[in-house]
Amino acid sequence: MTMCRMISLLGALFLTTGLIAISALAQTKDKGKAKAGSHTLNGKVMEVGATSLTVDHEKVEGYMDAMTMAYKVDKPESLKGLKKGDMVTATVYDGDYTLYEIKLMPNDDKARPPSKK
Ligand SMILES: [Cu+2]
Repeated sequence: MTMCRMISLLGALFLTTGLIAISALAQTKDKGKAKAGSHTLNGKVMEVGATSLTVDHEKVEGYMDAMTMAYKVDKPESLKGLKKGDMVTATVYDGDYTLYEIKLMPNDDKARPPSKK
C-alpha cells in the first residue's frame, strides 16, 4: 500500500466517523425533543381500576402539585399485581395524565427497620 493510498483511506475513515457522529448527535437531539416534558412521578396506589390507577403522588416539579388523582395507564396489564398501598414510580408527560412505565417500588414501611420507626 502506498502512503498516498493510506492517507486517503484514513481520510475516508475520519469522514465516515464524523458523519456517523453527526447523525448520532442529530438523533439524540430528536429523541430529546420527543421526550421533552417528561417527569418522574412517585406515589402510593390508592385504587386500582380496570384501566386506571389512582395514586396519592408527590409534587412533580413542572407538572403537578402533590395530590391524589386517577390516571390512565399506558398498558392495562401493568396494573396486574398492583394493590392499594403499593409505592410506584412512573413516567408522565406534560398535558398527558397517563402513567407510563409503571414500576413497583420497595415499600418504605417494609424496607425500614422497625427500630428506626
Ligand atoms: Cu394530579
